[in-house]
Amino acid sequence: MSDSSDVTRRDFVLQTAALASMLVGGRLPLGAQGPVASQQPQPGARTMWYRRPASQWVEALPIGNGRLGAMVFGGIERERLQLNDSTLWSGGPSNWNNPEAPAVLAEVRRLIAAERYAEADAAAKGMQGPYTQSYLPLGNLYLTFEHGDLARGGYRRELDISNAVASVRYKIGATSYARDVFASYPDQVIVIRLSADKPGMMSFTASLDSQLRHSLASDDGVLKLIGRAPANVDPSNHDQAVPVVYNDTEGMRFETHLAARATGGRTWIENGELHVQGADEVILRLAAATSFNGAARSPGREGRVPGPIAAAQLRGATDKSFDQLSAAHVADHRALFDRVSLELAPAASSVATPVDVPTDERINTRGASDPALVETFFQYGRYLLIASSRPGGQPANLQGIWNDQVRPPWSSNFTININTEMNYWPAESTNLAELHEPLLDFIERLAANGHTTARVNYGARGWVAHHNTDIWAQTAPVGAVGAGVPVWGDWHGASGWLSRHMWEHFSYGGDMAFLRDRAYPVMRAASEFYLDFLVMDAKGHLVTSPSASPELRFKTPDGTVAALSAGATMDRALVWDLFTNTLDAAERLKVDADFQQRVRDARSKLIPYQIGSRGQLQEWATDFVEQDPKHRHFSHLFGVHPGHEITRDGAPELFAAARRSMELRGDLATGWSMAWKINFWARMLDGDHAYLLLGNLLKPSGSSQTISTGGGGVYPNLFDAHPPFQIDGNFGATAGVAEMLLQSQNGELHLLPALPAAWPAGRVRGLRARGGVTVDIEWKNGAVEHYALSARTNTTVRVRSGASVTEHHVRAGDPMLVRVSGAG
Ligand code: FUC
Repeated sequence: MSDSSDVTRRDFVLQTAALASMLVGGRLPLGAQGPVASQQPQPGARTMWYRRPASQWVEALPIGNGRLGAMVFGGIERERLQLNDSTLWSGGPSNWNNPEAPAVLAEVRRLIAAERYAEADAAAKGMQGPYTQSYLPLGNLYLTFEHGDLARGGYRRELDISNAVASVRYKIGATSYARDVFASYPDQVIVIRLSADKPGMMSFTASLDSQLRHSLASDDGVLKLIGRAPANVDPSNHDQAVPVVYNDTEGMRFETHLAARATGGRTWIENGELHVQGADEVILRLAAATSFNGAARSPGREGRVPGPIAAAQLRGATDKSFDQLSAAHVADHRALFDRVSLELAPAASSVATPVDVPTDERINTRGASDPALVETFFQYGRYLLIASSRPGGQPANLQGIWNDQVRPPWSSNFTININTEMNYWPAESTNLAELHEPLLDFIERLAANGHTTARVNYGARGWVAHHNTDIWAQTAPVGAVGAGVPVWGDWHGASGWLSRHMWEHFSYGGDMAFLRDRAYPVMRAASEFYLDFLVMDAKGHLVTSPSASPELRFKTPDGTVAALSAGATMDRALVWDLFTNTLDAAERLKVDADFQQRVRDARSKLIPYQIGSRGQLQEWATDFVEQDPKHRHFSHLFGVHPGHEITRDGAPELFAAARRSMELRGDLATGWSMAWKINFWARMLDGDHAYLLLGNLLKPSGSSQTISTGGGGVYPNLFDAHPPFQIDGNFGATAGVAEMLLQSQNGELHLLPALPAAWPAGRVRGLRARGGVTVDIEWKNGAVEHYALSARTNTTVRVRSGASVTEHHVRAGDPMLVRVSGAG
């Protein structure tokens, strides 16, 4: 082992049990002799709470088990749980490919080569397929209590994100009421406990409804909603005469089942409602299932039968007590959630937030200057991923799994020109790698469909996918075959960007079988598409054509505004990233020597980055002017983040140009864009700027002043505001905070690479780095005091901390604690 001169190390091997004992209630102990001994745990950082029921959807609190989700409103007289099932989508598999596209492609390329960009845009519409289908709401559960709504104080509604339980407490007359709600992954049901501190006080009516076609039924004490989804739902931005179409044979079928078990009192079902009269306590269980039977099968004609599935889930849960259900749920959630803890000591200048300030007031008055709110926001992203993405299920969509509209914004689909990818940025780094699996499975489904699209639409090998997709894994450019807009619809980079997720899963986890059997085939085929698709420009460089920089148009000197040209920087960055990772994979697997040579040759001929007249990294091959200089996308900086091609030491001029580009873009944007900017500035190693962006995001939505900001921020329930709600900003922000504290993209572990002055002391435990290492860091006065490394296999890592670089051999299962010299 080698130590650099300004760091002395005192390594000692902690037994696993000893390391585990450092955990007290999920937090590292703040011992008297500890480096941040004066720091108190931030009060209430793991509970979001409110003094009033939710009056709108973005105030309600989300729960979910990856598939089944609910927004809990916490009304006093009337509780509403708005319900979702992640598999409930409109439509079914269809043929979205366009056999006319290859001829159009040739024409589009000809127009681009002749610099007739606007005409190329118009022609490219001829390559499009249909729009994607929409993610749909399951319905609502309403509980109408007989006690009226005159709560005389004591009302509190909260979401405990460490236990994944939403609760409501209030007092009416002399009786205190309590409601606890969770969505269980082990038992696949939503569980609600309703109790009062006096016997016989629980009287209410429960009802189910849905915006989709449905009927109600009951059977043996179970209230059932039996529904059918439309065969087609057009996106909200594509208004057709009949945008929602039902069909007798096509369309997903679904059922929601509800049962009550009361202690005392009387329970019965009548006229489609479940009644409870005079009970002491009631446990409600809600199950749901759809006919979704895989992306390739019609949910109407070849679907699973949802009724028996929901019934079996409900039966399984009915055999268990509330305590059993609750214990299994909490243990399951904590096994994921507790892997990472973050504690930030406030800067001396900031005033500690009193414990009794509700979350919405904290957002309104404190924002990022409240370290407890930052901790909550960081952990909330992890909470939301646990609640919306579980192995075997669907990936988190634009709204995770929470949607109350039949025609939701952007169809609440998977937008894969950044948004879906952003959802998964925190998966590996914040120690939730198995929650990445729904996306990885989905990428394989896309790759299968994308082979056909590559062949039919482009006459190319490999696989391709465009900017939008849905549960049916649609891979063609969208746009109702000619009505779409090329600035987003004709972007073809998703196979490149998504392949990076397969690679990252391997980079963090080191599973060679995964690399060989799953990641490499996807990456290889994505590379194959680009080997076929790239064309030589007049200067002898390989470029993509057509090529769009999502979702920004350029202006030519003659005033033409257009989207498509050849060799947009993002495509170059994506293809370089894809080729580089594919080569790395092939070398490790020792396969495909000839193919490797072809990829290497092509990579060496890719159009180089260029620095434009404003010192910026050029967004297009020509130094065009942006139609909107403050645009939310900054895809041309992909090589900084999430890529790793442009680094301070590896490419200082490009690094400076990228910084300049972002200065020109500005610090305000829609929510997800600001989340991306946190990550970008962390990669620029500028913690204060990253913190500024975190502050811009952690503001009430609508408080931003200019139009180009789009009013991004957060809602009272801390959901990210695009606006409207879009969950990517939550996940992106969580990833961004992790990126400020630990980076590992350059073959070394960089501790506190972008620590802002606002966080002078703190500790983070359980972050993951590429190379299979888990990292704890404790710091004070802005400098690392000590860190701990652990790994599942023996490994050697370089650790950069401040100006020093140290090499460590980490032995499997032997956590290593390193104290930096000068530390107390
Ligand atoms: C991309 C973004 C939009 C929005 C949509 C879902 O098209 O440019 O801002 O996030 O996805």
